[in-house]
Amino acid sequence: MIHISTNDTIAAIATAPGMGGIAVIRVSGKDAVAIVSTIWKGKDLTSLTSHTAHLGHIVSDTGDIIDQVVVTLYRAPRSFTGEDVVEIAAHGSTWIQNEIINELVRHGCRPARGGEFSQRAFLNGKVDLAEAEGIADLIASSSRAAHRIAMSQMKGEFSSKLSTLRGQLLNFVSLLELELDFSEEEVEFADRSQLISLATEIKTIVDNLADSFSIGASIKEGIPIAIAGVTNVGKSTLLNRLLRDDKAIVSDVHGTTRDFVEDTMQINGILFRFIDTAGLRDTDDIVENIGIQRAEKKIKDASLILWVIDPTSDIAPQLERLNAADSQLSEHQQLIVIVNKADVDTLDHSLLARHDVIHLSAKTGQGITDLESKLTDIFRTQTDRHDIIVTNARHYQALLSASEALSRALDALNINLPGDLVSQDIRQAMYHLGEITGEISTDDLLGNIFANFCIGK
Ligand SMILES: Nc1nc2c(ncn2[C@@H]2O[C@H](COP(=O)(O)OP(=O)(O)OP(=O)(O)O)[C@@H](O)[C@H]2O)c(=O)[nH]1
Ligand SMILES: [Mg+2]
Repeated sequence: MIHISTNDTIAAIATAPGMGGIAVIRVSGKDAVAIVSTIWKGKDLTSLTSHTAHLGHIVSDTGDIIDQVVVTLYRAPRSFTGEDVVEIAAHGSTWIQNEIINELVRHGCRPARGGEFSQRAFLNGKVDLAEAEGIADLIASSSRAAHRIAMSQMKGEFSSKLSTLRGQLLNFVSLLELELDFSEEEVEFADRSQLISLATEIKTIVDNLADSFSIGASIKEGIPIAIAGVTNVGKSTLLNRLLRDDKAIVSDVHGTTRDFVEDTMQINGILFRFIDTAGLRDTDDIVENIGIQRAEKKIKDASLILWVIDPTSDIAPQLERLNAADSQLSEHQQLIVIVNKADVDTLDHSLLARHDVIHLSAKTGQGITDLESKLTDIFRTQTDRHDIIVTNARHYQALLSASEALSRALDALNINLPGDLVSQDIRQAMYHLGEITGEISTDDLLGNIFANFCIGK
């Protein structure tokens, strides 16, 4: 178990590792000001007020100047961690950064562990767990969509929704538990049908939050888009065009792509993960068949499939494969038919009337922007459907557990089980919602969560 101690004063480099224009070293804890003062030459830090910045020098014990720096002072509790915090903005040489850390440690600081500043902020009630995790996601966000979700979580929108739900559940159990006190008299304070509709309503909200996870996770990692079709239709050419890179080998040999090839690309603020797959055909080649199995798995896991057709080659077997794939789509998947090679196309397009079709030339780039706008339109409406999107697997698990507990409570209400049994399940649901924000937490859980944060955060 990781022991959480907040007695020490901790220090870490808060900026990215390596050389930079400037580097920021963060110090937090009750002795932060005193310790920095021992290596500081400038105004007397102990007499300065919170939220002020000061130019001065960091000096070694022998009096040598290590660097000219700006020190910013935050007094408890008005700081990120809720403790006294001093931030030293130094020149970004790795030698200077390390020297300052060494001096701080020599004078009583302990090097901070990953996420320890955020952990202190949590323990001091400055942020709840979901908000702290939002900060980590914000730092890691690599697209506008991921940024928007992380920002909303960091600002506590998710937390306040959860606290409303917990409040409603608490009213609910209070009513049930009041009944227990009067059990002799057989009174029913809580009208069963009203309780059932309230529990159903809350469960719907919890389920919607849980449902948003699949879109949330793909926004973080890139929405998976499989590029599929028979051999030699131009799938790899399309991948390269979308990625603006020569990522996959292109040739007029059928069966060029064996293993899948993938990479992410941001289009209009949304991160997509395009996956080029092996062309589908019947073959005796063992390796190619393994590739085809992998292709089928990628198609199954994709949010959307770009099914590429080559209008210049035999269309009947292509349509056969397309219809087979189309009939195997899950309700969460979409398929767009890409009629490629528009530069040399002579196909009778009425053959594809049933499908959502885009004509383009992967080779010349003609029609690519239509495809890109179509993709962003589809996924923008998906993200807009949810006002809050869950991106964290831990939150998702807790929501599922809360939903299960609510199902049990509803079952119990429906068959008129005694109130104390219902209230147990409702309390269980509250417990799981509380896990998300950290109202319910253990040292182990906290240690696990914060250990994944970067050092200095
Ligand atoms: N004229 C024309 N040729 C294209 C176009 N797109 C691809 N090609 C050509 O079609 C051939 C096959 O392209 P690939 O991208 O390797 O096709 P693939 O679907 O990945 O093929 P496999 O990996 O074998 O399944 C190459 O000779 C490409 O140059 C296009 O838009 N127009
Ligand atoms: Mg290929």
